[in-house]
Amino acid sequence: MTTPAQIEELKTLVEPGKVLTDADSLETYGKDWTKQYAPAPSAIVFPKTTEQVQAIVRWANQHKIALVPSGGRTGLSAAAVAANGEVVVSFDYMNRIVEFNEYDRTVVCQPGVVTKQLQLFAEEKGLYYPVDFASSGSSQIGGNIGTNAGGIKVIRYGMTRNWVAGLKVVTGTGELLELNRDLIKNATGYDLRQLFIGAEGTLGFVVEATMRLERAPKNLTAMVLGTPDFDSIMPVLHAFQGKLDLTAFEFFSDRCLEKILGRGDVPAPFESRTPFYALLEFEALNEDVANEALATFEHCVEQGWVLDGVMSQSQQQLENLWKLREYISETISHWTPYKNDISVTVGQVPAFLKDIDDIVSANYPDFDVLWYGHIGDGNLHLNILKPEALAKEDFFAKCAVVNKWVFEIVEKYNGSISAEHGVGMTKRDYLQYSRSAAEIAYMKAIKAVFDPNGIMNPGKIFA
Ligand code: S2G
Ligand code: ZN
Repeated sequence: MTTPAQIEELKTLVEPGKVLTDADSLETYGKDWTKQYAPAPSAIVFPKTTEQVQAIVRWANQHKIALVPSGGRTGLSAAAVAANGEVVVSFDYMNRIVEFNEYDRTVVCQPGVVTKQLQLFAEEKGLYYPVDFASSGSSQIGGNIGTNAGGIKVIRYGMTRNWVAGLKVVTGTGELLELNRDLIKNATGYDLRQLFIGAEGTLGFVVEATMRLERAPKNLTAMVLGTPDFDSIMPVLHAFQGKLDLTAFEFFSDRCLEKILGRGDVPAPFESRTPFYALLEFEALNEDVANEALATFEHCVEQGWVLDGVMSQSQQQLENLWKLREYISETISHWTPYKNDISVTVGQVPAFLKDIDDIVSANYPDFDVLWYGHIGDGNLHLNILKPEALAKEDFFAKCAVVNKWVFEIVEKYNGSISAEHGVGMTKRDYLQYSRSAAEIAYMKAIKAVFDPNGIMNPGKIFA
């Protein structure tokens, strides 16, 4: 915890009114989208410049006070939760787009730039920022970099990591590092930029990021295909990937569709209902591509992999089809879901999902299990909904047992216990299912180099 004198000193490092200690602010800024940990920071500080961030880190080192970085607070692994009296460093006031480099097709952003803000800025320049996911309207670039955010376009464009041309970070000692200097080619030793991407603020805080942009896709077109079972989805992926350059390949179960249609604001994709649905997207650059998509659809129907389907004919219909997938997370949050965000190599997905589904449904037949995710890149979201009658604590305790079985299966398939949401605190105790003891030891050694006093988001990724 901090003392009143330390808080008074902290106030001198930033502009007036940029240190909050009232209960509402502590509650609001001390959490993210997870519900397992009660937020309990001692103060919230809002720097506006890199120099102020450096001064805050030096102050924290001097007093051995833990700092937790906070962006859009949309995280799903409690990486931005301050549950132990830490000082939260919010980047809400470092939210400017600093520069656009037309020839490099890069945008220099402060960490508090909202993902959607960058996407719209790119559109204004006739370009495209291709990392997208349900929370892009409130997540911030600094947090996206901290968790190496993925989302729905990874199959074509990769993760946030692929789009960072350069980073300015303040390390755990308050030192400012300029990493990679926005160069495309730079073979001068270790690429330290990559270390900070996905480090969840445990090595240092991003104070500026140069993000790369892509050419804008043309005439994006989506299809939603109803499949008779889960095993049919991968042959559908393989068939379409063989013919089209997909920009997305997602899936969701009929239980998910049930919840979405229950909202009353999203139309069903077609009349019939099927156990699973694939949502794929591609650029219909010309008539031939669209015809190729339809021919592939017919082939999948002949093979029995697809029972029904629809292809978007307008921007509105494209958006409506995407709502079926993008609204799932927000819609099911009402049922306090226990979330897993797991991944394996694409070829192992069918066997992997069958193993997990068998063990969960055998042991918890009364649990409402929802499957959805970015199956085109091997990332599945397993969400178990809390039964109304079951207390949250009892529910999470039961799910922790399931977690162990799920992660033993992840380990069996050499998968990841956290594909895109990060480790934070929710997955910290399961890290060994995906990382070896040697790797964890090296990660801790690297942490000690950049954050010798252990003040940068301590307790995240590892205890
Ligand atoms: C998704 C969003 C968070 C979640 O919808 O792809 O990454 O797991 C998720 O609900
Ligand atoms: Zn996801």
